[in-house]
Amino acid sequence: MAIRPILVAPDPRLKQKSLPVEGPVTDAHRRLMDDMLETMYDAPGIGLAAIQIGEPLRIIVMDLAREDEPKAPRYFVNPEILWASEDVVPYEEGCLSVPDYYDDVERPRHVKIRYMDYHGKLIEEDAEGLYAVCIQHEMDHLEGVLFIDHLSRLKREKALNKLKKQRRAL
Ligand code: K1U
Ligand code: ZN
Repeated sequence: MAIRPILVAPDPRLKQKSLPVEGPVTDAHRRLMDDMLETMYDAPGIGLAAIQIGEPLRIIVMDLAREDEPKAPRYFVNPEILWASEDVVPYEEGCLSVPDYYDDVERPRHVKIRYMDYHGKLIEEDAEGLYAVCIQHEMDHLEGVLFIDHLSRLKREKALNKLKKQRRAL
């Protein structure tokens, strides 16, 4: 397993659409998921899409366990949203690719999803609360969309300018 560098906006690779995993989930995909999970725990974060480490594949990892709870990694290969509720809720989101910036995004409160797990098993389940927020945030990454793309142009530019300033200071 390896900790890999996380791409930071405005890296153009974050804007690309990720490709589906074709065929079965292989050991190579599982190695990628292991690296993604280690990278996410190290950051630390609660989710990570493969493109955030430069791999344009439709793969996500997540762990929503609190610090005082045992680790509970989740793996999503080719996730799809089958249904989304009409009612939306705001949640203050962050992103490892937009460090040190947090803002409210409104998303459907409840989604029904389908995906393959670490072992390639097809799973359908309902997601609500932080699970719904996080899976929608991560699935946006697969389409090249960042949470700041849901904000006003003014707020998005504020976030990006802050990142440019941080990069110049390095
Ligand atoms: O970059 C990412 O996609 C990961 C992102 C996931 C996320 C957070 C909040 C709302 C929606 C999606 C993060 O993990 S940001 C860091 C974070 O939320 C966190 C870090 C340490 C402890 C608890 C939370
Ligand atoms: Zn993100």
